[in-house]
Amino acid sequence: MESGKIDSWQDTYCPYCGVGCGLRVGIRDGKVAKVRGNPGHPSSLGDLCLKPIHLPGALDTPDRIREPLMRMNGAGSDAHSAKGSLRKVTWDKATTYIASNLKRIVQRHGPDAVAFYGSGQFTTEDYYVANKLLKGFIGTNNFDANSRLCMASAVAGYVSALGSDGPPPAYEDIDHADCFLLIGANMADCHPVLFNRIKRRKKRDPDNVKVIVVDPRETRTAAIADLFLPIRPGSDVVLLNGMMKILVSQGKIDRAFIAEHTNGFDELMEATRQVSTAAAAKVCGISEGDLIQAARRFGEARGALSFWSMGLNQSVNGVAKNQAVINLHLATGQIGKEGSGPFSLTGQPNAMGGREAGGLSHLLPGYRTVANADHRQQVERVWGLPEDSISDKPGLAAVDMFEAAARGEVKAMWIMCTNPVVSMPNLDAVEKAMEKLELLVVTDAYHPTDTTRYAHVLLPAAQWSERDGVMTNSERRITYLPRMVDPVGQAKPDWRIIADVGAAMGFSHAFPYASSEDVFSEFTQLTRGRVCDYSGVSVRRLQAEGPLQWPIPDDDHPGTARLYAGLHGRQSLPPGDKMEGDRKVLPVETVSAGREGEAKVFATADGRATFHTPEFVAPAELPNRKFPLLLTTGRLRNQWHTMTRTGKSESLLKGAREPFLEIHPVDAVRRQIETGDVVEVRSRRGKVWATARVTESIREGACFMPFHWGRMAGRFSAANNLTVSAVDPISKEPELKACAVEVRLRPGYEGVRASKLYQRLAKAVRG
Ligand SMILES: Nc1nc2c(c(=O)[nH]1)N[C@H]1C(S)=C(S)[C@@H](COP(=O)(O)OP(=O)(O)OC[C@H]3O[C@@H](n4cnc5c(=O)[nH]c(N)nc54)[C@H](O)[C@@H]3O)O[C@H]1N2
Ligand SMILES: Nc1nc2c(c(=O)[nH]1)N[C@H]1C(S)=C(S)[C@@H](COP(=O)(O)OP(=O)(O)OC[C@H]3O[C@@H](n4cnc5c(=O)[nH]c(N)nc54)[C@H](O)[C@@H]3O)O[C@H]1N2
Ligand code: SF4
Ligand SMILES: [Mo]
Repeated sequence: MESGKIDSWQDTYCPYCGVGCGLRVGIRDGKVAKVRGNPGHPSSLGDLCLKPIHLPGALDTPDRIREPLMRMNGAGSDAHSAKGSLRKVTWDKATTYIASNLKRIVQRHGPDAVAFYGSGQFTTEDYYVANKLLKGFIGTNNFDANSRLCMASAVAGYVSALGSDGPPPAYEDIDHADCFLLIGANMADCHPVLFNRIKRRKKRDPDNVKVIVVDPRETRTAAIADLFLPIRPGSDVVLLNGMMKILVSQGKIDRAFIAEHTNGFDELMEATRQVSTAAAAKVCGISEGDLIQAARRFGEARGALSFWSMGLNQSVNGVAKNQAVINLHLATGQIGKEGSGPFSLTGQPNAMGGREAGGLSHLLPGYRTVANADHRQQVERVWGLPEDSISDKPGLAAVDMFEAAARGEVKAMWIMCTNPVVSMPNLDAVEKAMEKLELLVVTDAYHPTDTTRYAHVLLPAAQWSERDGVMTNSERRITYLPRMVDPVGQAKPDWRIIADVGAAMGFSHAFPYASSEDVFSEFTQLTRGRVCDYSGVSVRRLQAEGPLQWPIPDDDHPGTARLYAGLHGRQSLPPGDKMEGDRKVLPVETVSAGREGEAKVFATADGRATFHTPEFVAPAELPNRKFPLLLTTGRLRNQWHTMTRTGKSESLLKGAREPFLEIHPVDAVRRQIETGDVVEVRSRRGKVWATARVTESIREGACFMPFHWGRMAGRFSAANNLTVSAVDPISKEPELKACAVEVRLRPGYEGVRASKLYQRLAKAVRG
């Protein structure tokens, strides 16, 4: 792979995390041969992490799906059967089959018997076309995505507090902040390029830049912390409300900002009056002194920048956790100005674009909602639909969608670009759904995966590098991804597959697109006048000018670094070139989001943001005698989710080849467990076998497992055998970060070292 001359280099975007780094890709003999950082991309300035470097070996592999496949009853039969074997069919056959069966199911059971489950790894065009088919033409809002497991609590947090979704800060704020609150985010492993930027900032001014890390595990992120708070899982709201109380009592709040730009502060004060900081610290399992330190550092900052991710979002208390962070920023006026702001980190490369395109079951394109009659009408007009075509009832959210399928209410499901039989909570319930469905269509790049194994119709997706499209990263920056090589076999882009099925269902007039560019320009119309306005962007412009940050309301608008900059009555950053080390950062201009209406600085009716009074709700499942430990789950630096690509690289697998469990020495000794032992982890829902890693980096009473392995790696390899499907009542995001478990040596394997066992297994496999 490494040898030989590169024929050409092309600029694109990383298909992994939401940092959204620019990549420079070397093509040789029509294949992706080399990946480097792209110094011209303003979000990453040439930096990148290990994962994309190993893409070349993972793209054109023997397990790629090369043509449409259908599970058929036997020779001559025209219907599918769950038990039949997968056979090659033509695109035409697969498309007509799906279309006629969807139509039949809609006629017999109504449109809500159909559901679609998509992905934050979709391009914006994929999202838009899927949404249009389901919500506009099939007539159901049952279009949800894996972002429900990821960003839904952040969306609800922003909308409820600021009036609209959309992270206010930009990455360049890292270079100006002097206090970082990293809470429920392991940035060193999961957003490494941004973490590097924070590290550089800290190194440049070590005495004045303070980093606070809040996580029940002492992750690699905590290594740069001035203050590390290993709180009890789930207790964030108590911590943040405690910090708020201290900020107020120390007079570290911005009274003028609160008076001018917010509502609800008095109610919040009323509620925090009852908070005792000593009691709060106790609930969180930290010292009161540390709690006071955290508040003081935040309150004294010139620029306070908070980053958070799944440690806050994936919780039954997820929306309140988001609101509690935003409260700190509203109370101190730390929003809309250089080096400050509440910055929710997006997980997937285009979870942001998904939100813009309305890719959750309660949303419509352009940050609109299905519940809002004006919004429905605006979308109906662009889609050429009569009034009242779009249902006002929010569709099923991910967990509900699979539960409805298990009950037989959802009869047909189309799963695209996600692997729920690994990534959803409580996999037994998900498998039940898979087995019950009358029609299951799966579109993926690879087969088998834990999910494709259940497909009745399996469609080959052209993946990253083989198709073009647009994605938005965490800082609202939009990048065009070119098609650099031919798709393998007969694989097609996801949006094209959906549009073809739409046409075959009789809606060809609504899906006339010749290219993804056509889709994109239809979509951007629907952003006009919205907070996420990028009606001034076209594919051509992105190709010519490179990545741009929204809002970009007209053709010559340069883009916007920071939202809500008008609150402080000044432009925060002078337009023009900026330097980051010896690299030139492209010029950006800060434009106030309030420029459309004087008073309406925030996108609320009266232009004011809202202080909510976040109430602490404990995890749905608390430890008890039978299940005395709290399990939390998450990610490893060198693996991406269900490992369909990163799992193919020898070097990325190094150091973590099999499922493992991190457990505190005190909990381990009690159970006579040592590092390397094979243990069994049980919850009320299932069990897992894993290798023990005894470590003080996790809190006593808690334990941790990565969720990358699914049941294909062994029925008892998946962390989600254990997790609970409890959800936040507002965001419907499941609590993937906490469930009660018990751990013991695996019966029959006492004294067996996992490493030996796995060596033996590996040998047996090799023969
Ligand atoms: N290497 C790698 N990077 C990735 C991904 C990947 O698969 N691999 N996936 C991407 C995606 S889609 C996402 S969503 C992001 C996720 O990025 P992160 O959210 O940073 O990653 P996680 O490991 O899921 O969880 C983060 C941390 O939350 C902590 N935590 C657990 N419970 C609590 C709690 O109650 N309170 C607090 N404060 N912390 C808690 C965990 O110990 C963990 O260290 O990563 C993205 N980047
Ligand atoms: N226990 C636990 N569970 C979790 C989490 C956790 O922290 N703990 N985190 C949750 C979060 S935040 C997330 S985002 C999810 C992620 O979970 P998933 O979305 O299920 O994980 P991926 O492996 O990214 O799945 C993407 C699938 O799409 C395929 N694919 C790749 N490119 C393309 C393409 O261009 N088109 C199509 N059609 N397919 C393609 C890949 O082969 C793969 O099968 O996991 C969630 N589950
Ligand atoms: S930090 Fe994220 S976007 Fe950047 S190279 Fe790594 S995985 Fe890709
Ligand atoms: Mo995610």
